[in-house]
Amino acid sequence: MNNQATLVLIKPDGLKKSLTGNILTRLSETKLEIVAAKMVRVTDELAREHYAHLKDQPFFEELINYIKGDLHDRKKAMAMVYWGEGAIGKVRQLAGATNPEEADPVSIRGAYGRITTKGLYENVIHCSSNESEARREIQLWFAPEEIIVELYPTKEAVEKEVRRTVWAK
Ligand code: IDP
Ligand code: MG
Repeated sequence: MNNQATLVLIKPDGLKKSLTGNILTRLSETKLEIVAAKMVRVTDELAREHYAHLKDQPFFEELINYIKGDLHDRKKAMAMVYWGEGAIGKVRQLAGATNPEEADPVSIRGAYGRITTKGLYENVIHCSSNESEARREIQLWFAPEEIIVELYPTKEAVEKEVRRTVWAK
């Protein structure tokens, strides 16, 4: 058994187009387990770190605006970790090719993606493409306690004077 974890993001266009339920239904065909899920306000820092490998691409700044939600006036993305046998390949297969015009029309990106007039691929979801990328991305988007299985080694850390917002009551 080669259990893998993969990061899945429903990007702001997917949320704006009300595709969340549809995408989750498609992904459930894989029989993989969701082991973490949350809505995220994507900061500039998180966006740039997530797409650091593309920083020299001409579409980089537009891509940062896209993942932050600036193109869809809703500043959020849904982040999940899917886990199970061959998770990375199974999710990539259902997602389809990066370019929505080239993606299989029955894939998620083929069915719902588009290319903007500025040439950016708005392709509805993100999914990790290999195990090292998955590990880097999952550790970027999630803290260990947000994931219900132990995916990677952890260590105890004592944090002094961490300022957090807590419930007033
Ligand atoms: P992936 O999302 O299929 O793994 P990456 O190469 O990691 O593809 O690119 C990240 C994102 O950047 C893509 O999902 C897409 O939104 C955008 N992108 C990638 N390549 C291009 C391109 O050539 N033109 C426009 N947008 C692109
Ligand atoms: Mg990628």
